[in-house]
Amino acid sequence: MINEHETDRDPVARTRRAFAYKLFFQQGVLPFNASLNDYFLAVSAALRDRMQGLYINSMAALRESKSRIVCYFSAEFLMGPQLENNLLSLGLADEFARAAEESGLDLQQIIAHEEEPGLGNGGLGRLAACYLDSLATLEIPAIGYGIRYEFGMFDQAIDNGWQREMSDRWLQPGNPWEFKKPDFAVEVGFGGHTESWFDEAGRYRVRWTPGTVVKGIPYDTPIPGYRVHTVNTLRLWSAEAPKSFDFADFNVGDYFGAVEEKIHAENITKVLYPNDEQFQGKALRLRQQYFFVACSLRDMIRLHLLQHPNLDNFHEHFAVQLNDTHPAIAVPELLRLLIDLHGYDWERAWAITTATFHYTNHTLLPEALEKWPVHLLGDLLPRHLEIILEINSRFLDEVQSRFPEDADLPRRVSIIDETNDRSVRMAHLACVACQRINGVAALHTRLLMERTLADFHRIWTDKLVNITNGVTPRRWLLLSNPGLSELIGEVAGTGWPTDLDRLCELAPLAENADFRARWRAVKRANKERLAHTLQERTGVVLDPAALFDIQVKRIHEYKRQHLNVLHIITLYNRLRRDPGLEIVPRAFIFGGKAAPGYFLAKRIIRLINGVAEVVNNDPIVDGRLRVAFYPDFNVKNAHQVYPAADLSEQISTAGKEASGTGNMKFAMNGALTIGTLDGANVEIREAVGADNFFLFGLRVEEVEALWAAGYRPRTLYEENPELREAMDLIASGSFSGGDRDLFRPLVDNLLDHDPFLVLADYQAYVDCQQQVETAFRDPERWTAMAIRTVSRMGRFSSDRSIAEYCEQVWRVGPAPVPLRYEHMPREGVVFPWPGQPSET
Ligand code: NBG
Repeated sequence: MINEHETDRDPVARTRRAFAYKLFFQQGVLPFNASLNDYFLAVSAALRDRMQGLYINSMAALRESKSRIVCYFSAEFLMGPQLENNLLSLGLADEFARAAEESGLDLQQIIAHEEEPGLGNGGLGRLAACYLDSLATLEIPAIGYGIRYEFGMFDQAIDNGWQREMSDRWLQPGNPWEFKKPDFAVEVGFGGHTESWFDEAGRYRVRWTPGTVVKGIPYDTPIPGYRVHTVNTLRLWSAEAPKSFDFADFNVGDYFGAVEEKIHAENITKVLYPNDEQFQGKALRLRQQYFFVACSLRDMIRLHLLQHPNLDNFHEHFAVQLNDTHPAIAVPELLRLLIDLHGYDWERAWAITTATFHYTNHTLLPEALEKWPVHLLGDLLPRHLEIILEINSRFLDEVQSRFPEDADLPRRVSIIDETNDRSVRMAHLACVACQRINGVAALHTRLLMERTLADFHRIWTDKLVNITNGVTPRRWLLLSNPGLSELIGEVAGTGWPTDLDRLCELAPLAENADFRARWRAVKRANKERLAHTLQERTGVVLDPAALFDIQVKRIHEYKRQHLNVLHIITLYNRLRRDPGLEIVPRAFIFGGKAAPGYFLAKRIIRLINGVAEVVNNDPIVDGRLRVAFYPDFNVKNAHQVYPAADLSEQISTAGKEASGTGNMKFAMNGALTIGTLDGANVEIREAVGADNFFLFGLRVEEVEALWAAGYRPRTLYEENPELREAMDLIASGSFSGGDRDLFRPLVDNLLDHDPFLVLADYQAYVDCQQQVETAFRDPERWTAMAIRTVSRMGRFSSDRSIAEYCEQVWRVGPAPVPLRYEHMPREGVVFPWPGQPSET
């Protein structure tokens, strides 16, 4: 037993006691009947308590903040597991590890038990999570606002080579990180009708009477910065019916009608839409979007009115970043609140609104752009439709008067697309109403300026800016690659995780043979770790000495996993032709989910697994090629993947990948990139140097020229024997147990359409892979290239991205949190603030 006096002096003993307390009082168990989940919840709760002092102080500072607060509006936050990250940020990893050990617990096992909140699809949601980490670390007062989906991204299993989706029950084991805040619930309306009248002052007024009302309950998750006092908040909204039964309906006997309404309300935050870059015009999705931004704006107004008598200076108090157009309905909502509820006239309300919002565009794919049918939006949000139409008519008047010579301009930039079924173009709405618009990589922003948003760029020449994405080195180096982090620390000193440019100090060590050997040992250990996991999960045995060639990301035609597969089949055919051929052994590792309704993406997964089955088992190959599909790629699994890569596949069709962030994670962890000039690859290549990057493929301009000239993929197939052989092997049913129809749609699509130019880039890709092979044969050279790569990746820290947003977009600076309140209330300590229940 640990005695009390001892615990006061000894932090490890105090932490041990906290574990025991949580286990006993919170979980209600003793070690003899505690499950792993009990231990996880107890340890997490103990850690949460340690964060609480900082959190309380941060919230108090936020409430009284004189500097601007950044509100990051995002339908997705792909946070990843929290326990280990929070230990790292708070500097408590060693203390907790020792306390666990002395208590006979395995902290790594407890950490591994955590189910991640998969509240996002991929890059966009993960970017939001990296940005929250950087905002807190840079001590910027910020709130992330989003949706608390009951079911996040589906879990993926692979059955007979096919993806099977399983519902994600992340909340089932209990979520130790969130605080429910029912006191700050708000009500949100839907449907109904509007009425207008003229008030005493003769002003035009509108009243919206919604048909139904839903209650939004906030759940707060603390986001601690790395080794600072700031703990920001991620506030996610959950929908509930305002009352559990409608007694009026109940009394007339419509029990089911009453319950149905409750279910209808709660459905809003039930499930995340699993589509990545594919707009699906579902009413429920629009309800989700409106629901969370309406809740969030109401919450911000509440906070604002704690400090100010009115909303005149709302935009000085808050900067809102719209993460893509998913939250763009916030624009008419803020106007509505200002005009209809707070009595502002249009001009004033418009000035406040346009000074508040900023918009990040994340894609150039036309099929991803949100366009809500006017009738759908009008049914669900009648007042908002009126406001959107008013914004549009004022905007089009301005356009006409400023650009009278361009008669077609109003049609092109109109918020309303008048073709066929009229629809609201959310990107246009965001462009018109936001102060700044940003693209997520230099090339992407240039393409926005020159194409997708060219008209807007002409109308407002300084609205569009570029802010290249970044990733947090805390999670993606310190946490996931401790071995490499230690090496880096030896060279670059202790401050590098918050000053990633210091990685440049590694550069001279590329010439140092001892250092290279140590670097290789780290990589080797990481590869062994991944090989072990993959064997466990897939049965595929990988040789850690092989070249680990990895492509992990959502499965999408534009990302061209099938180009990668064609290369594998090409190597396979070469070995079949000449079994004695000298090749570098390679392990091809794939991971990623396909949208459940994306037919071709699902066939691509089936193809990868079909090729794996054949190649892994063909004696001719003799282990020289191995293919593995890592099921259920998510943040947690990713921790092991990036550090283990030798080669990072970033092979999208030029002009299609807005930025990519996986490309940054791989390169930071010492993988070399094979890639096209697309998204942030362009900047990565500039940073690491052309000599350390395997470039191939058509450039954006060449892609366009090819389409203009008339692209005939079938001719390429006919004229390139190796390509033909690879395609024919797929068509022959060799990878589908003899079934010639299974991959027919994939093959026909490539031969007849090939919308993403897979065949056009095939030969260049295969040739470039040959250069990769040559380079890998010389381990000293390869390692030197890897070290140089890492040494130049500092720029891709999300701290740099956030610093740019602060300066160019939000105009905010750090506001360190003063520790004014008792850090850790102890028994007998009297709270130093007045004991009245208050507003926040
Ligand atoms: C994705 C892009 C990626 C980019 C992330 C984050 C969407 C709509 N876009 O290239 O495809 O890295 O956003 O910006 O998910």
